[in-house]
Amino acid sequence: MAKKAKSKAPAKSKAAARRGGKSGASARLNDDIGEAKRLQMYQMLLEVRYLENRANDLFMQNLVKGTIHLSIGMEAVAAGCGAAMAKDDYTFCTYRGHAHTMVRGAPMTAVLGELMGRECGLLNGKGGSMHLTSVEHGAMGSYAIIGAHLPIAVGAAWSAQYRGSGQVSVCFFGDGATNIGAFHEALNMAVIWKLPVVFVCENNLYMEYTPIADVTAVEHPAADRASAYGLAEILVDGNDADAVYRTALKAIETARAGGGPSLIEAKTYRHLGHSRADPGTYRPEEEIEAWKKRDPIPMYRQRLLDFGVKDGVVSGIEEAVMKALDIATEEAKASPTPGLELVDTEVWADGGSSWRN
Ligand SMILES: Cc1ncc(C[n+]2csc(CCOP(=O)(O)OP(=O)(O)O)c2C)c(N)n1
Ligand SMILES: [Mg+2]
Repeated sequence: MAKKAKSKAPAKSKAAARRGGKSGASARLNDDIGEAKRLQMYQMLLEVRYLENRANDLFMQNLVKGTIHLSIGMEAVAAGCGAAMAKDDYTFCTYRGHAHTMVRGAPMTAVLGELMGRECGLLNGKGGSMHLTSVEHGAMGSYAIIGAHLPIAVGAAWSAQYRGSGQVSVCFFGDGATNIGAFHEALNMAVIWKLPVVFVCENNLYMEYTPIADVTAVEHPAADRASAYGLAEILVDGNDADAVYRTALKAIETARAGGGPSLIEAKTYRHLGHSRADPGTYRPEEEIEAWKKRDPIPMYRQRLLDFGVKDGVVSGIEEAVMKALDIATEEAKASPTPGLELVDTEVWADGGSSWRN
């Protein structure tokens, strides 16, 4: 019989106490994640939540044309991954990509401006909500065709591997993409070439108006299929920014060190409908309420307080983010719609084509 391990934690020695050794709540705050990273993630969570609420208001005022796909309730996936990425890593995401673009550092004025079709937007207002892109921040595009960007993320990873740049490609997609051929093709190729890519499936239980469980052979649409590609099954609580951060960091570090791809399934929930055209009435009220009780933002706020962060520090971040958002909103509103001279910018002609020769 195996010897029982001693489980009693050693008492902190007097010397350790004199050296200012941490204990209790502050020890947990300064664990492997640490206070600075946690405050950074809280700020990211708020930036995304506040901006998306503001985008919703602007949509209701008819200042955002078309529709928008909000990720309210799902922010911890983007924040946890964004906090784990290096500055020059690549992000690929879907039409529900405000969060993924923002956590890479795209400015709020440029994101709101893009949503409103203004010249100050990331793409001079010509792409809109579904196409947020900011190459200078490593945000390599938002793709509206389900699954289409997975092979592109693999291509970026291949390029990074070929150049020996050490960059990692992080690719976000919905549960719906797991039933698309490109998901399987991308995984297979990434594995055989051991590419530095991290696939992050945001399983929010629905693909548009259809429960993913109704149309999928397995319970966990991404994690249960990982073994088919020789990958580990990784299932994480997508409403817990710390859990996502730890999981993403491990996968990103593995990829950067030449250990090949990972597939993460983060379980989460969108509080609102698929798009602003969808009231989301096909979902049971109890389901929505249960997930709202696990809202990633109040949960994270409470964790910070439990870890001993002062209320003033937390509310200071909240006030600063709201102030920055108010300024960004006014700047974006004041920006003109793009002039005709911008029609042919951000297309191949002005991006240069020498790479093709
Ligand atoms: C190839 C393709 N088929 C169908 C659609 C229509 N469509 C738009 S969003 C969507 C649902 C996708 O669900 P999921 O991947 O779970 O992402 P979520 O919206 O939940 O973030 C579908 C089917 C599409 N955009 N592309
Ligand atoms: Mg979904």
